[in-house]
Amino acid sequence: MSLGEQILQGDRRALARALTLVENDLPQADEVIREVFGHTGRAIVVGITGAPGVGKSTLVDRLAGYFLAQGRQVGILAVDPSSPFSGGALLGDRVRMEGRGSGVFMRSLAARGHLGGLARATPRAIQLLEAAGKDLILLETVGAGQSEVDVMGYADTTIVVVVPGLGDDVQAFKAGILEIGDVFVVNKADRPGADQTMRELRQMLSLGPRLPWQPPVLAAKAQTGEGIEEIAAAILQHKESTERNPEMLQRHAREAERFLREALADRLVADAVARAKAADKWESLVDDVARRRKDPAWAARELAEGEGLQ
Ligand SMILES: Nc1nc2c(ncn2[C@@H]2O[C@H](COP(=O)(O)OP(=O)(O)OP(=O)(O)O)[C@@H](O)[C@H]2O)c(=O)[nH]1
Ligand SMILES: [Mg+2]
Repeated sequence: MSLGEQILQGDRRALARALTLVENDLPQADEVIREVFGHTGRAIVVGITGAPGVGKSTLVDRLAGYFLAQGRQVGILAVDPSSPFSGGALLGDRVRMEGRGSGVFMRSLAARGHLGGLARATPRAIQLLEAAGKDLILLETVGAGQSEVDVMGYADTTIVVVVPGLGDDVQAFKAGILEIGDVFVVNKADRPGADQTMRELRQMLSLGPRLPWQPPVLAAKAQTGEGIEEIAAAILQHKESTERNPEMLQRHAREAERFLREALADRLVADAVARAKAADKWESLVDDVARRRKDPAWAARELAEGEGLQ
């Protein structure tokens, strides 16, 4: 049986192996994705973002438990856009989560080497989880800038988590986090100042555009599980709302074009580089750019138009 078939049968080890292929962007990853793609796009994908330590993993753990109890198959991806060294905390989370049994599959994705690696690996990892039968996927990422704004583009619903006393989070809001939130959670509501933070958030949100969906601001105590049911309800309401309102662009509509563009870019770049190399043109063009004899756009146009390649 091929790896793709094994995943479709729910083989956890096959899923783990395929996730490694995707994470490392190996050529075999393309084959597996091709095999399973027809079985993807079915899960509710929920992004959970926020500053370090606000309680994202605790919340993910609780939400996973809640949705499992509802009979769902849950996949969890912890996406680490910046630091390859925070594996310790993620591993701890993983041990906690897998204790819940085979209804949950948890995986952390680390950025490998090149920029944009996670942006490539994340949608494919989601697809693999969907192919393995997960119908609810929780995507945790640390909120620090553009990379998780990109990653959250793969979620149906994005939850932004803050803690009482906005302070440091104002930075995150500047980076566009406020715009991507579909649901806001003030976690650690057992701490003083939760009410005020909720008021401040609602105030900030009221300045935003009037959309059919107004992001709710919910309080939670993830540690004890308080507020989890309301968050789960908001996730499902948001999904219904996007389905009801054609003007709210759904994930699949946004994604399809992005996937195609990215795949096309990969393909065209690889072809152009191969052609230039075959014509012994590549090194000299790189050298021209290095010596500032040609600017990159000019050199790229030459390549794209096939100048001097015959
Ligand atoms: N007081 C209080 N502490 C909480 C609550 N929820 C989580 N915590 C604690 O906050 C700490 C950080 O929780 P995590 O769930 O690891 O936070 P995180 O956002 O995933 O952290 P990173 O992944 O490192 O960014 C842990 O010690 C949790 O036990 C809560 O509702 N109240
Ligand atoms: Mg975490």
